[in-house]
Amino acid sequence: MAFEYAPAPESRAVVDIAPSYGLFIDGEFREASDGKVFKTVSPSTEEVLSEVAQASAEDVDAAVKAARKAFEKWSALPGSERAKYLFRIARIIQERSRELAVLETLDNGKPIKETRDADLPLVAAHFFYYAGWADKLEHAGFGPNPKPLGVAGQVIPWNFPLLMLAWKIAPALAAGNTVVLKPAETTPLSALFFADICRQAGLPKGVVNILTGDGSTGAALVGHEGVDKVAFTGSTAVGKQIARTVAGTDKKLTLELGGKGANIVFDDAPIDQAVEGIVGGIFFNQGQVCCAGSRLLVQESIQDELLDALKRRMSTLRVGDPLDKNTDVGAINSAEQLARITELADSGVAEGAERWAPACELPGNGYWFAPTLFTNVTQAHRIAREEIFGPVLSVLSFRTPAEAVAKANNSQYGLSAGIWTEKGSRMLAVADKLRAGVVWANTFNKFDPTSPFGGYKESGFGREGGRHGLEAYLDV
Ligand code: TXE
Repeated sequence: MAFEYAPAPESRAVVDIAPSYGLFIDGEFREASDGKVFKTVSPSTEEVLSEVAQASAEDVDAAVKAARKAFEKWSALPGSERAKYLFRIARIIQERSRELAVLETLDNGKPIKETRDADLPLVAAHFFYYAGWADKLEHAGFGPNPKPLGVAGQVIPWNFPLLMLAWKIAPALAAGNTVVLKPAETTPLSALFFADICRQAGLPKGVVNILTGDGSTGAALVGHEGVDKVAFTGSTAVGKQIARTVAGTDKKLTLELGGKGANIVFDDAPIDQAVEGIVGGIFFNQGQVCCAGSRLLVQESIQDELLDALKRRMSTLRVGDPLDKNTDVGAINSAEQLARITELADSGVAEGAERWAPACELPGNGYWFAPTLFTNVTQAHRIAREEIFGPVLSVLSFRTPAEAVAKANNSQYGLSAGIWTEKGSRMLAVADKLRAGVVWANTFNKFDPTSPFGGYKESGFGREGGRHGLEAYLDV
């Protein structure tokens, strides 16, 4: 699928960030009921970008009630009418994509190259894709009369703020649900700009509500009795907590949690292509990707050759100002995330693995971590088992395909994997044995709104994207 590319953003001047933002409830921006606010900073400079409202339990209640009221009319609209709103939203996102790309880069720290060429085109593509489903639900193979679930309470993380919003909101609205969404506390701005886009598109009041706030707002939302469906993307620990809250209620639940993806390179793989895939797999978005290829499994006979090529390529990565179009690796999203990455990388050294990073000068302000490679890693090391969620690659080796499969599957997670080989039969045989929701073949981190995405084991359950993503918002 070809995505329309946004024009190159010139500078942060294309986005106008207000000094403060309220909550978006029932089509209006308003202050938190108790007046509480928090600051959002740019992780690449530590500059305060804006002050946003911290939603209270009372605000959650007001938003859920607004969504409930809006549900009656929204769900009764013909699908073709809902489609018009979604198409309109998709087009406005395209029109405003320069502004949104710069905003996302400022609030998240990721390179503009990525927000411009990956995040924003995919955000628009998801709204276009699900707009196309809105009037075809009865032909989707779900049975004669699929019905929306009601009010969806959605909690999203900070690594792809606007894209995670699109994954959650587009299918929910297409299926006739209304939404209360809580963005992550370190990246609230793009969701608030999206609220403005909903107004611009003339979306009826209450169909989309945006509540900024921390985990306490998220907990109040998923626990609210007026919510019919909970969708969460975030840490496995919080996912389990949410599963406990939802257990014993009649709420539907989908969870998209962590990962420890294996990128498996066989001795017949095209080395240069594999190196590009490995680099993209772990350094895209500073490795803060649930499906990152954070474990490199390389066949022993090509290990030295591959690692030499990988180190050469890593030495060319440009780390720095995420607004610079030539930057490959931007800032880590928060001081907390940087501390987590640092602690895990230090554990690698303490447990006996060998650490390597190219020489690079990191900016003085902001949160930075150099692209890092660990060799001499064993499966018992924490860096081989735990999700680091940073630009840190752990290298393990294998001799036979069976050993590669066993090592890849030796994880509490099961979200993603990559296989590099010229042999089609081996590709299919290995892919079939991997316990991972997505397996990429001679590529990595490829996304498309038509493809379902989700995990096995502690990576969660349910699928987002494609026809399966709609099913999660329908009673069938
Ligand atoms: O996640 P949290 P954090 C992993 C990654 C990362 C770690 C911690 O390994 O290092 O999690 O990140 C909201 N009820 N992933 O602390 O806390 C919170 O406000 C309801 C992988 O940022 O799970 C935010 O909106 N909601 C992941 C969202 O949950 C709660 C992406 C995610 O925050 C809540 C992010 C509660 N009790 C982190 N507590 C992925 N799968 O891509 C917090 N939240």
